[in-house]
Formats: sequence, C-alpha cells, structure tokens
Amino acid sequence: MSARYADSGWMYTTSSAILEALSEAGVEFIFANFGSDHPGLIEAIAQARATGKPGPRVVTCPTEMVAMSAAHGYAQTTGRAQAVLVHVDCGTQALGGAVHNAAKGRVPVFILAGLSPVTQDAEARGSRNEFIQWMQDVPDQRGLVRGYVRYENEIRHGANAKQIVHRALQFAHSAPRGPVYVTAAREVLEQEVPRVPIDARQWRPVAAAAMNAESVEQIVQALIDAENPLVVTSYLGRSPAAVAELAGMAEQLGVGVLESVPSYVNFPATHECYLGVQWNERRQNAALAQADVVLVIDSDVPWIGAVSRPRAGARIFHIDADPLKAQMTLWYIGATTQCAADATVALRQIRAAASRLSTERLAQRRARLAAAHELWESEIERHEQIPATGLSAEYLVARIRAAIGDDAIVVSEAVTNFHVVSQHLRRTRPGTLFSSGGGSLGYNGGAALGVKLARPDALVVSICGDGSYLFSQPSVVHWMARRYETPFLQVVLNNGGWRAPRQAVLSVHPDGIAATAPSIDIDFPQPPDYGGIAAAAGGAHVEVVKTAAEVDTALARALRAIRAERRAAVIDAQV
Ligand SMILES: Cc1ncc(C[n+]2csc(CCOP(=O)(O)OP(=O)(O)O)c2C)c(N)n1
Ligand SMILES: [Mg+2]
Repeated sequence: MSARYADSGWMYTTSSAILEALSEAGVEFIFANFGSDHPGLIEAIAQARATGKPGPRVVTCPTEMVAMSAAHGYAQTTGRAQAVLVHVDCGTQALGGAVHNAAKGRVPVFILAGLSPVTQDAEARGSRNEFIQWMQDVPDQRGLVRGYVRYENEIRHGANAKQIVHRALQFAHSAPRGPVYVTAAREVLEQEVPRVPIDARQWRPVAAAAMNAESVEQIVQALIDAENPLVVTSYLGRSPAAVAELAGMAEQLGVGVLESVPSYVNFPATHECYLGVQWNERRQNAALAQADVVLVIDSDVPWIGAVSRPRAGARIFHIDADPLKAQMTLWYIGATTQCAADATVALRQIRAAASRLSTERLAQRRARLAAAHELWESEIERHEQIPATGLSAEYLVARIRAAIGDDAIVVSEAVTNFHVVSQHLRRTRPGTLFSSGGGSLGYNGGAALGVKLARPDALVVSICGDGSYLFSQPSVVHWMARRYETPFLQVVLNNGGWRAPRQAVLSVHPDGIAATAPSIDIDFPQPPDYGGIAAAAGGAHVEVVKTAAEVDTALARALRAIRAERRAAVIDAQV
C-alpha cells in the first residue's frame, strides 16, 4: 500500500476543497481534535500553510465538548458558524451535550467528522491500515446527531465537496439556525479532484421572513386595545437590531418586556419598560398575572404554566422563526395567532403599522411601566446589599458588574443562580451576556474561549456553578486559554455541589424522606481545588473568596492578572 500510494507531493484533494470552501464562507477557525481519519485534511492544511494560502486557523482542542462549546461561544458573539473537526464516531460521541446545546440554542456550527476507510486492501489512498479502523466502522454514524442537526450528509465524492460544505453552512445560517454535520470517508478525503469555482453569493442564508398583513393587523390592534400589553422573550437579542426595534416598540406603544430564561441580552435592564427576568421561581410572575395581551417573540419557555401564567382570558400571540417548535414533541402556549417570522422584521412591521396611541393612554401606560420597573429595580438593589456574614451570589454579581463594566462579555452557566446572574448583571448592551440556550452542562469554559477568540479586545467572564465548572473540563479549557492567549475571568459559584437536584426533589417531594435525609448524594465534600486545576493546567491566577469584604480586592487582582499578565483568573467564590 505505501508503495502504491506513496505521497505524490503537492495535491488538490477533497480535503483541500473542504478547506477552500470553509475559507470562502468566511470560517476563521477550525476547532480540531484530530485522528486517523484526517491525514487528508492534515496534509491539505500543511500544504496550504507551506504555500501561504489563506485559510481557517486550527485551534487544537484536547476534548470535543470544549471544541464545540468554543464554536458555540464564537457564533453567539459573531453570528457566524465555525468548523469543529472530530474523529469518526468516537469524536462525534465525545461532542456530547454540546451538540444538544447548539441545537437547542439555534447556534450555527459546522461539524466535520471522518468515517473509517471504506476499503481494506489498498484499493485507494487512505485504505485501512490500522486495527482501530474496523472498530470505528459503525452502521449509522450520522444517526448519532441526527436528532440535533439542521442538516447532515456524507461527502461521497470530492467533485462536489465544496457545494456540500456551502449547502451545510447555508442551513446552519438560515432560520431557525443550528449545527450541521458532514462526514467523509478517509479515501474520499484523499481523492484528487479538479477545483470548483464558487460564487459565495449563491450560498447566502435564506432571506429573513416577514409576517403576513393580516397577522400584523391583528397583533397591532390587540396591542393598542390592551390594558396591559406584555412582550415575553428569551433569545430575540441574538440580533442586536431586534433589541433596538423592541425598545422602539415598547416606547411607541407602552408595552412591558419580560425576559424568560434569557440566553441573550434582549432588552436593556435599565429601560423603564423592562420588567425583569423569570426563571424557575415557584411563584406567579406579577407582570404575567396582569397582562391581558401577551406577545411571545423568540422564546422556548415563555412561562411554566404549572406555577406562573398569563391572566385568565389573556390573548396570546406568538412570533418565532420556528413557531411550531418542530424539534419539541410537547409544546403549546395557547396562542391564537402564530407567525413564522424573523423578530427584527416582525417588530419593524408592527412599528410601521401601529398608529400612535393617544398621548394620554401612552403616558398612562408608560407611567405604570416605569413604576413597575422601579419596583423591580429596588427589589434587585435590596438583594444586593452587603450580607451580614459570608457571601451572597447577589452581592457578588453586583460587584462583578461594577468591576467589569458594560462592555465585558459574560457567559453564564450558573444553574440555580441563573436568574441572579441575569438580573443582577443588569446588562444594557446586546451581545454582552450569553447562556447556552440548552440544558447540557459544561458549555461555559469552551464558550468563554470562543468569545475571546471572536473578540480578543474584550474582557470575557464566565460565571458558573461549581458543578458546571467540573462539567466544562477546566483542565482542557485552561490549557487552551494559555496556549491560545485567550485569558478570561472565571467565577465559580461554589455552593458545595449540585443545588439543582435538591430543588427538583423538594419541588416534587416536599415532605418526602429525601427532603430531610442527611445526604442525597449531591454534595461535594472534600471539594477539588477549583482554581488549582486551572493553575496547574494553564498557569491561571487564583483567588478564593469566602466573605463579601474580600470580593473587590479579589476582583481587582484577578483583572490585573488578565490584563497585565495575560493570564486567566479563577475566583472560587464560596456563596
Ligand atoms: C451534562 C449534564 N449532566 C447532568 C445534568 C443535570 N444537572 C442539572 S443541574 C446539575 C447540578 C449543577 O451544579 P452546579 O453547576 O454546581 O449548580 P447548582 O445546582 O449548585 O446551582 C446537574 C447535575 C445536566 N443538566 N447536564
Ligand atoms: Mg453548585
């Protein structure tokens, strides 16, 4: 085999074509975890480098979950998919919950995986020559991710590899957006092919959809006639333009805005139409209880009906790129009009069609909203008071807000402190706070790296639970932070383990035996040295904070380490 298929020097192969297509599409990074399926790609990258051909930069990711999470954070920051390169079925499985997160978060990512060679007697370059290639030949590799991706396909021939890459990226970037998965056998990646010219304009995302005129009319009329109109949103803020339109509409019509488990900054927290964040609180939300017209825009869970819902008889309208929630088996919110439309376009339509309210009604609405906003703000402030002993998450987050400023970009995986981070950071600018949008823990560290690669000038902060820190594979994350000079601030909300399962069991069995059992196996006695893990892996600066009095100096030292020494910093905050 080696004699027949000895390296013939410079080649243009399927692998070269894939790299070229990624480059044409503006992909800047390949988050890579290489294996025996990738000689064609590694050779093509080496040849491109040797000839000075521009192409995506390779970022070595020692685990796939971190690679995928980095691409996730990068895409949340820029809106653009990056490539994640993984090894056959094994690397695909190791992407794990990060695929779920990108799918649920509707975040574009281009995943490329090799397939085991499809020949075994040296029939072609790349044919099997390692025992593992029999083990890694599985019947349905694409099936591993089929329930999560917007598009999946196998490149079976190099001749149209570029078109398949562009098509996959077109799916990734077209509403409702999400990850895509492409495979190719080792021999196909080695195949020498003619170069195909591509006109990138032909592969742009599908144009954003508008509502039909009748729906616009219905929604506008309902908003005008309402007593207490309310918008509920979770991820509208992935488009900064939509945030501006929402603020414009809120002001024009006097509509309140409530965020439900937000994964983006959807509305400035200082705006007087802002009514706060709801999460898993086990009580009725006041804004929802008062609303008689609710416009849900870009939300998967606008409320949890068993504990909190719009008032009886409220009229509900729904705008989303995918209002059917095609990937959710159980989903309904009682909306009488559902529109498949882009949030920015839809809000512009509403604003254009809405005649102004009478000055008097608008003033009344605005005054009521301003009072509700003020009440929310004073409640938030009350919780931020310095605690008498120890450290509260609310106080800590308030001090983080003061230390990092409005432009820092925060990724949050704070679990039972999710709402604390969302509310007390009081973000005002779109694109300065992200959470995964999914439910598979471990996103935060990789995401912070991705954000920092996208915005090297920005201060990047990850706020996560102690459990979520361990899920994120911190040794890999912090090795990468040093290797790629992407220092960020990591704040670990150390509450002694997993509080979420305790809250879950108490919500279902409030009087059960588990409620008062000495252990329900969710605590971390003898906790790891959280900061020490990052120090050992990537030379991170470490702070341990146990009281409110220590917070400001720890933050100042941590930020100095990041800015002056270009080191990541971990604050182990015992809340
Ligand atoms: C990959 C994954 N495994 C398990 C879970 C279930 N789970 C949800 S919350 C949680 C604990 C999170 O702990 P931590 O980050 O410390 O947050 P806390 O609950 O203490 O606020 C677990 C294990 C999950 N969501 N994702
Ligand atoms: Mg915890």
